[in-house]
Amino acid sequence: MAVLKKTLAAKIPDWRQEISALNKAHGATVISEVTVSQAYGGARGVKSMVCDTSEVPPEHGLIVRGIPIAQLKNKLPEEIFFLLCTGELPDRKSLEALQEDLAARAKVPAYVWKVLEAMPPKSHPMCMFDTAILCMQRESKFQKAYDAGMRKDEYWDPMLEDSLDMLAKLPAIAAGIYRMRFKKGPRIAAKKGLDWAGNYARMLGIKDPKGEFADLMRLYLVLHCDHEGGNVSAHTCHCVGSALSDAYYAVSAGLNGLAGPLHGLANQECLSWTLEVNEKFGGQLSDEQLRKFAWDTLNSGKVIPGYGHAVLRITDPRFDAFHEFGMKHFPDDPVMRLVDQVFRIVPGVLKEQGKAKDPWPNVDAASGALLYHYGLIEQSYYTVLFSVSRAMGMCSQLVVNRAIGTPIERPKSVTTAWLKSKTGVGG
Ligand code: CMX
Repeated sequence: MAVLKKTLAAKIPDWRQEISALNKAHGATVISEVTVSQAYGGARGVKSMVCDTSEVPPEHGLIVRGIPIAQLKNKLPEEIFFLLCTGELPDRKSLEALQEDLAARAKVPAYVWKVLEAMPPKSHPMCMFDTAILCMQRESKFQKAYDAGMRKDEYWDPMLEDSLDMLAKLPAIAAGIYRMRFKKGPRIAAKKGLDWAGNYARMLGIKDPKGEFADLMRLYLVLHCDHEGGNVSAHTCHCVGSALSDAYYAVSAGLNGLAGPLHGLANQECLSWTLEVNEKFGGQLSDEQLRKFAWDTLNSGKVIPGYGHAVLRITDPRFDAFHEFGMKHFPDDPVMRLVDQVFRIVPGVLKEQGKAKDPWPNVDAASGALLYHYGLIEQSYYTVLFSVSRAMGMCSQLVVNRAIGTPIERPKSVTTAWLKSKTGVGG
C-alpha cells in the first residue's frame, strides 16, 4: 500500500473514535447562534461545519493542520497535500513515493483534449478547466466501487484514488489549456523526475532561464492550497461531495464557485486594476494620485480587487509571501512597484471609507504582478493556476469527510414570512 494511504489508514480509526466520543459527550453543546442578519448575510461567522485540513483565524490567516502558512512557504505542493490529508508532513521517502505515484497517474486521457478542442475558441479558461475535470468523471473509482456495493467505512479509499488520479493530471491539463487557448503552440510533455509544480511550469512553456518561474509556481501552488471549509469553492465541493458525488463532480462544482469575481477570479481583476492605474499614469504616479484613483473606483460603486476578506482581519500572510518574493527578485519592475505603493495607500482609503471590515490585502493583491513579470500575462488564465492548487484542499477535504463519515449536508432555510413572524414584525 502506498505511504499516503497507509498513513491515512493508520489515523482514520483514531479520528473516528475521537469524533464519536466528542459527539457522545458534547453533542448537545451549543457552539454558535444565528441572527436574522446572518441568515440574510451569507451565514457569515456561523459555525456550522467542521473542516480539519486547515483553519483561518481572522487575526492570523491560513494555518494548515496547525502550521502557519508562512512556515510552509518553502515546501513543495506534494508535501502540502500529504499534510492536508494526514496532518503530518511526509519524510523524504514518503514524499518521493507520492511524487512517483503522481507521475504514474499523470497521463491525460485523449478524449479530454478532444472535448477541449471542440469548445468555442473564446471559452473562458476556467470553463475549459472545469469541463476537462467533469468529463473525466467516467474514470471515477469511487463511483464504480459505490455501484459495486462498497461499505461506508471504505469510502475514503477510492475517494483518495480519484483525488490522486485527478491531481496528477491537473498540471498537464491546465498547461495544455494555456497553450491551446492562447495559441502558444503544441503541448509540452512533462519531464520525468521533475516535481509537480516544476513540471507545471515547464509545460506552460514560459521562458525560465534561472528557474525563478518554477520557484514561483511552487510557492503559488503551496499558498493557494486550502482556506478552511466555508469559502464558496470549499463549501460547494463539500456540499456536492456530501451527496456522495465523486471527486470529479465535487471538485469541478467547487471550481465553478472559484470562477466568481468575488472569489478566485479576483486575481484576474486585481491585475487589471493595477495595470489600468499603471497605464493611466504612464508608470509614475504620486501617492495622492493613487489615493484619488482608489476613491474614484469606490465612488463608481466598484470594489478595489485584492483588498478585503470575508474572514481575515490582517494583511494576508500569503500576500506577504508573494510581496516578499517580488521585492526580492524584481523590486524595480514598475508593476511590482505599483503593487507595493497600492499596499501603502489603499488600506488607508478603505479605512477612511469605513465599509470594508478588512481593509488589508488578500492573496490576490500581488500574485498577478508576479505572473505578469515572468510573461504569463493572460489574466483570464490566473484562476486556473489558483484552481490547480486549491484542488489539493478540496480533494483532501473530500477524503477526510468520507473517512469520518460526514453525512449529506442539509441546512434548514426559512422564509421571510417565518422571520417576520418569529421577530414579531407586522403583527
Ligand atoms: N473595495 C470596496 N469595498 C469593499 C471591499 C473592497 N476591496 N471589500 C469590502 N468592501 C465593502 C463590501 O462590498 C460591503 O459593501 P456593502 O455593504 O455596500 O455591500 C462592505 O464593504 C462590507 O463588506 P465586508 O463584510 O467587509 O466583506 P464581505 O465579507 O462582504 O466580502 C470580499 C469579502 C472579499 C468579497 C470583499 O472584501 C471584496 O469584494 N473584495 C474585493 C474582491 C476580492 O479581492 N476578492 C478576493 C477574496 C479572496 C478570495 O476569497 O479568494
